[in-house]
Amino acid sequence: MSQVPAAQFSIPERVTGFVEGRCTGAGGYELEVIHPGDGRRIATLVESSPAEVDAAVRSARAAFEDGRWRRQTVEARQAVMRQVADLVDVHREELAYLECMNSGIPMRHLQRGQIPRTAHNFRFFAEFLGQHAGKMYDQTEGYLTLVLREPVGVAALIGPWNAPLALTSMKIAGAIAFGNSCVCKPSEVTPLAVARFMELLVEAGVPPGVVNLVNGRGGVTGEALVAHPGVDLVSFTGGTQTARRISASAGEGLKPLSLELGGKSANIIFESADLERAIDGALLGIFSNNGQQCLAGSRILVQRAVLDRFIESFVARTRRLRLGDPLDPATEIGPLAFRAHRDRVASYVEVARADGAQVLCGGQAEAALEPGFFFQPTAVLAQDNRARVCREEIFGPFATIVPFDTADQAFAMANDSEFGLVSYVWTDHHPTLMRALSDIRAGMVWANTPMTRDLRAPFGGIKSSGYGREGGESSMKFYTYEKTAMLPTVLPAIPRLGA
Ligand code: TXE
Repeated sequence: MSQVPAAQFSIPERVTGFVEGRCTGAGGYELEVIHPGDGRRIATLVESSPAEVDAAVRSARAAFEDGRWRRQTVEARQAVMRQVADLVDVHREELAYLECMNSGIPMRHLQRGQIPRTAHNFRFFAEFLGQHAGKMYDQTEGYLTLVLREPVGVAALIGPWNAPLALTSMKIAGAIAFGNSCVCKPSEVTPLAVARFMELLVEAGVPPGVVNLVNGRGGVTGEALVAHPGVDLVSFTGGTQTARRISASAGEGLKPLSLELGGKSANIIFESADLERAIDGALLGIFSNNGQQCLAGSRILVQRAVLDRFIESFVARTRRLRLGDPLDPATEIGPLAFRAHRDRVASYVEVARADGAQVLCGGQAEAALEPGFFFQPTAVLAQDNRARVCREEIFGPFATIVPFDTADQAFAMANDSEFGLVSYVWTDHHPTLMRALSDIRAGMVWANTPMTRDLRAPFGGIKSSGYGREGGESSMKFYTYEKTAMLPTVLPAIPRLGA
């Protein structure tokens, strides 16, 4: 194992909410913040009570109503958002450290992916803000009809634990770019980096009250936030069961909702593919971010003619993955985010066997790295798509391989899922590729490439993967409402009632 740098950054002893530009209450229900690499408590999270949630929403509401942010010029807001991105760059090592210590995501992944993405989220929306246009109709004689975009108000932004800062910052940037205020609720498992980010927002010039933070359990703090009458819209990334509860509560208040949920995405490898590239892509697709990603290619469908070659190489490479301390720059797979989640992932090995699947490698918690929450990178070969490991999101370093014979079978299997978030297809046969684009039912198709995001384009799923989209114009549509204004070009004659 290569040298792990000593801790260079301090972790706050207590993490609280952040309202009106300041850390909040010292007292309340307490949760342990754990380093998943060794199970050690590294901080204490002080839960935001419903009263504190109320204070956070009121603060966001006041900021929205008095216009301290939304009435600033576009240029002024753009400058602040660029400054946020610059500060993320300046503090990138600290943010990566906090995220790594709290989530177990390997440092290499944070430094190359999630932390630069956080800065990019803000730069992207700063640019977008300067480019998008309203609409104007001039077909009605004597009138110009303008369609303007207005911020909706106060957004509740609920984030998950698998990419805390990258995903929550995308929501914050999208919400405030168009003039909204917001209250964020990160996962109670991973509050550290998002809490530090709050300070950077204020330092960059986002007025206090525009972005507030509450922390705590979903059933307490999260529920109070979604149900709060001062919240106008809700953006959620997380699990499907939680989404059902949030939908019910948001529905009660008729609040627009965007849901980015899990997946069981098909990664289809045809015999016409460049197999080496497909294997590289399949490994990245399931094992990056410790396998804890909504867009994981967790169902690897392989055409039977290349199945043996695929398995031989995929399994050999999986066995060589470097599992270890997430702070170590050489580590490829870190611990899973929390113990109960690791145990849940591990439980799928028996589930797989019970359905007749063959465990090809891995399949156990990594005893040598206890008490960390490690799980050996695992691959299983399922008999067919009916196996539970083909149907349920496992959300860990657990690949399910399933053979197919024809393209018809492959596309039918890809679509035979409760989920529909993303998909991957590997083939050098152009007609097959074009069929994949049209036949696969998912929010995204990646062709001959591993996952990459273009923030201009919509991202989101169908079916149990949620609804609503994030990305340039999609975010604008969610975080604004259209207001139509009709202006006469010549003063119209007005029929005079009662004259
Ligand atoms: O996350 P939850 P869970 C999938 C993945 C995972 C499963 C369960 O398969 O194994 O979901 O994850 C907040 N009102 N994904 O249950 O609960 C919670 O505090 C308001 C996919 O651990 O969905 C946290 O901030 N908020 C996924 C956030 O919801 C509530 C990412 C997400 O946690 C709440 C994570 C409530 N009633 C899990 N209950 C993805 N799309 O990438 C919980 N929360």
